[in-house]
Amino acid sequence: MAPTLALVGATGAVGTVMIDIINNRESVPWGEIRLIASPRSAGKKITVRGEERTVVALAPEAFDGVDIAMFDVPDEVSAEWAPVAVARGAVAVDNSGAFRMDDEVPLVVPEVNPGKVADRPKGIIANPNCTTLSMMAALGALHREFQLTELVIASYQAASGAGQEGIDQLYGELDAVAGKGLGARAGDVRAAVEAAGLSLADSPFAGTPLALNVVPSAGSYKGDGWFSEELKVRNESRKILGIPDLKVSATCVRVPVVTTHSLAVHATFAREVTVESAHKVFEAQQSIVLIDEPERGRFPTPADVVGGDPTYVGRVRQALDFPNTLDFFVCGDNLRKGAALNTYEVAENLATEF
Ligand code: 2RA
Repeated sequence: MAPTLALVGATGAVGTVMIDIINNRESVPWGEIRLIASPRSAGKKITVRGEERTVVALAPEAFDGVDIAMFDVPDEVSAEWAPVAVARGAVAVDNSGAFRMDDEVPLVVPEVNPGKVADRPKGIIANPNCTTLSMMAALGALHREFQLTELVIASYQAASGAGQEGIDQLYGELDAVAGKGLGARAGDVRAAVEAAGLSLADSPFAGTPLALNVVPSAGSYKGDGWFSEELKVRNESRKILGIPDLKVSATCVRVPVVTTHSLAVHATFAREVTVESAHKVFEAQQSIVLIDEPERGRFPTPADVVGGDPTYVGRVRQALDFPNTLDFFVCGDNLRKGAALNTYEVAENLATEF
């Protein structure tokens, strides 16, 4: 019988993208598709593959008969409810941070380590953070050929990484500063944002305006100078690539982009690597789009690729002063491959088990 799929967090920002992905798949392997959300959203009607479905409230019995449950909810909700889904017989594919670094939970990117789904003693499979995911298809492909040894990245993260609240804050700030000729005097952007009645203290961007600005703070502060997003890049890259001692250093920065994270990647390999051989690797991977004609102004940017499923790669260079090292730029839609799409691809691969 075709497996039953549940989507927990069906009405959230990532859940909405997930439904769009399900609706636009040529075919799906599911029998029933059950939409689950907080009691506040229960009763809402959502059309999935042409059929109107009613969102049901998160409760233990909501998982009865479910084979695969995808979770797109905050960490504490996943921590509590993914084990409930498993106890009721489902495999949980979780997009929160609750289980990513748990040794008994695989952290899976289908292009990189698909076999890890079978190794799930807790019945839970984790989806990486969107910052790591935005570069992982590209890094995994290069690692297979050239063996990655060191990774240094700077991220340029979109406002939607902080959810709908982040999107609303950025749009509000852009309205507050537009057409005023601001940005040439220290504090003028901040003053305009505050004068428009927007609270920077409550902003998800570290009390700092994001409009006409960049903010070197993403996630929560973890001590010794590091923010959580930077530590996630390090820990998750090591786990996904299966290189526990990979040398990693990350600087994560929020930029005034609505959706699509970008990263400048400086990657060193054990084997010799050239731009030409890297291009071949990228071109051979279906989920990567290479846009690398800098002399014609052709490289990926968030504004040009947002809404797309692939990882977009460009600006591939051999680092001038570092042997066996490539510099390149990647863009990935943080709500699609960075969250909903990767979770869905894992669930889709699992469906063959039923
Ligand atoms: C962010 N990576 O961009 C996070 C979202 N999971 O804030």
